[in-house]
Amino acid sequence: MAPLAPKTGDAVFASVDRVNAELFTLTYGAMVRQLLTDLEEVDEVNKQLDQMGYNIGVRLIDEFLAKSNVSRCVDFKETADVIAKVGFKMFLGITASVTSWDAEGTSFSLVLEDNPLVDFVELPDTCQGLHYCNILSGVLRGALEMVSMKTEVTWVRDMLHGDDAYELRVKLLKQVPEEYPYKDD
Ligand code: MYR
Repeated sequence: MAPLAPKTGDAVFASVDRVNAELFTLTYGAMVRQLLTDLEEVDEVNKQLDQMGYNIGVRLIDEFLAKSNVSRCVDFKETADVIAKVGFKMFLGITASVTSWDAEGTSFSLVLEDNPLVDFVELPDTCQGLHYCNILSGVLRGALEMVSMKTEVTWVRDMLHGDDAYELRVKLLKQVPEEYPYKDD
């Protein structure tokens, strides 16, 4: 048997991170399960997860802006890259690919090959319409609204339903001009 050796600092942090990630994943799963029990209808669970995500997103944007030092994006394309490479990394530890822009440059897809929310998850047949990760679409919608972008965020592909990746479609509905906070005299 290998002798017990104390873990180095990096190894301790790596295992704490792994345990935190697993705890987060399992807690999210328990919450979805509870919503399914309480609300009974998958459509209602989808709505509830989206609303919870929205409420998180409107608060999380402050932390994102403070920690990331990202300045105002020049256009929606830059916003997409910031979400995919900085936002997802900061809050989920993954990055996403930005794909499938429409001709107007107002909608794009975020493709996730890895998704920490779904480790250990298998959906029963009764949950075919469930968007298990709907909290994420809500978070994005809420966060973007706080920086003046009204969006619609929907799931296009979902590996829990047999697709080959997770794909979120983000559509810019309206860019609300920000009001200048001071009156010119
Ligand atoms: C700006 O133009 O003001 C910058 C806008 C950047 C918005 C980025 C929003 C990031 C939200 C993170 C979502 C994480 C999902 C897990």
